[in-house]
Amino acid sequence: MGDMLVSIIPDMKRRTVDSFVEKAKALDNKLQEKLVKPLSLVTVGREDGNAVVTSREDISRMPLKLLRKEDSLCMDFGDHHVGYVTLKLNSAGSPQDAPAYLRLKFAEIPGEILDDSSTYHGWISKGWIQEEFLHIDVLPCELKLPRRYAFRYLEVLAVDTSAKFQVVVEDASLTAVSAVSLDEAEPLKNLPEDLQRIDRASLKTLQDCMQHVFEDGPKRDRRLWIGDLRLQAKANYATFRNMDLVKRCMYLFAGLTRDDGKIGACLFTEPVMQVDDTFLFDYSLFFISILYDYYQETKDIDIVKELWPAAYRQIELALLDMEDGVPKTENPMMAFIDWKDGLDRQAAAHAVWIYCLRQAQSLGALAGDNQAEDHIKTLLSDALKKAVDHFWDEEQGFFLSGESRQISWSSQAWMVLADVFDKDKSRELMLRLLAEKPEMGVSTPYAYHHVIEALLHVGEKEKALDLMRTYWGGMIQLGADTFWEAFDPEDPNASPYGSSQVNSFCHAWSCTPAWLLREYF
Ligand code: RAM
Repeated sequence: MGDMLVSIIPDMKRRTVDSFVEKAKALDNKLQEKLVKPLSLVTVGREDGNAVVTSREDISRMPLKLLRKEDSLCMDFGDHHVGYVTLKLNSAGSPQDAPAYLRLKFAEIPGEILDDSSTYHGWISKGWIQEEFLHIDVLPCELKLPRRYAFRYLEVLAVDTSAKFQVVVEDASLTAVSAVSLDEAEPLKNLPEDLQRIDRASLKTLQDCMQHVFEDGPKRDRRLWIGDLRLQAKANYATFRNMDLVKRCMYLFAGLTRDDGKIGACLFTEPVMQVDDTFLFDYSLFFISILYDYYQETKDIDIVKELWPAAYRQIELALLDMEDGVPKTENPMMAFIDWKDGLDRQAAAHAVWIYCLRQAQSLGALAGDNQAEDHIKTLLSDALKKAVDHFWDEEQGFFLSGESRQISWSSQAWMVLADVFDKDKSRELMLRLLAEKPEMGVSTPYAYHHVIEALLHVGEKEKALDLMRTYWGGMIQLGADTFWEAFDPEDPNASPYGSSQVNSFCHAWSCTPAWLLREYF
């Protein structure tokens, strides 16, 4: 089993700042709804080991399909959507003399139709698999499913009927929901076809994750994670520009904290609003970054002044997780950075510290907090010195992390983004990274994003684009409509959770090409 996020403070005390929570509630706008019908009936099979649609029939020209015991049909709704499903079901044949026993499978990608949930033994809940077993006592009926699903394909299997009657799926429809509509973002037209496809899937990913909060993934975990929020907000500025949603999420994080003011890695809005009991060094610090980016976009000085104390508190609290000026190492998951198994996170966490200190320094000045600004200045110069003295190895030409002195892609990318060296030296480092390809790579689009952003940061546009084309383009080649939580081109079944059945295939942190393509190309 790989690295896991587990709560270590079950009795944690929480603090609520009512005024912030009230402001967040006032910013909870109504979602946009769109009625979507299935376009075709498909069959899914395997070609060269990959799950793909192997045949397709236009649904409008189909005679109604009768489902006997063990028969199934699979509807394709034409694109990835998030929403609520209604099925109109009927019976045919003799009177219905037994319950219709059905299994419904909702799939973001074709592979989920072929998955067998009875084989799931991962370390997070099986409840995330979008599958329902239902008994329908009386047909005909209109079945309104209470859950919200994220999917493109819906399979209906008659687990059992009886020898005397069959089930008929007469109609299916979906009310798709999102805070934004795709028409609100201008697609990129002056780019090669493959990049336009990457852009389109990025926009769709972001749209489907924009609900009452910026969710990490509408299939799983369906909640607000701050590391995802940081990237979503940046992509949103370049595309949909829904400022209210970002503002709402910032108020939620600032308003729902641990009792000492520590901002959580994620929070829940139902059944009550509360911060989760998972805390991550990098994720708490990213509150600073999100506020900084929001100010760059809006020049809203009032919110900077209002939320600055919450942001500064993250610096004070981060110091408790540091020893001799560098992040402590006893908990290997103290910072997130990436899901990559075996990754030593210390160097990258230190770089995130520097990255956020720089932004905090600007925010402190804007908020007129000179004392904090001075404190941050001192911390920053110490941190920069430590980055070189403690982590840099001149001989090998890489930053080394932890007691094992590990060379990873994430450590280098984050140290570059933190501007520990000047542009030229950082550029050499990134080129060395690409040439030497250290074994400790990355396993999520989240970490891949930071490698690409680091390349763009040092002016290596073509190299960044090459990586975007192979990585995000790799998902497109496998049929992605939206981008995935985890993707390893060498291993299509890779998962941080012990099984790809619970992976999310529309995951917020992978939407960043929409931002990078607009900002740099
Ligand atoms: C996963 C979620 C989320 C991420 C955290 C660290 O559970 O997918 O996106 O931010 O991990």
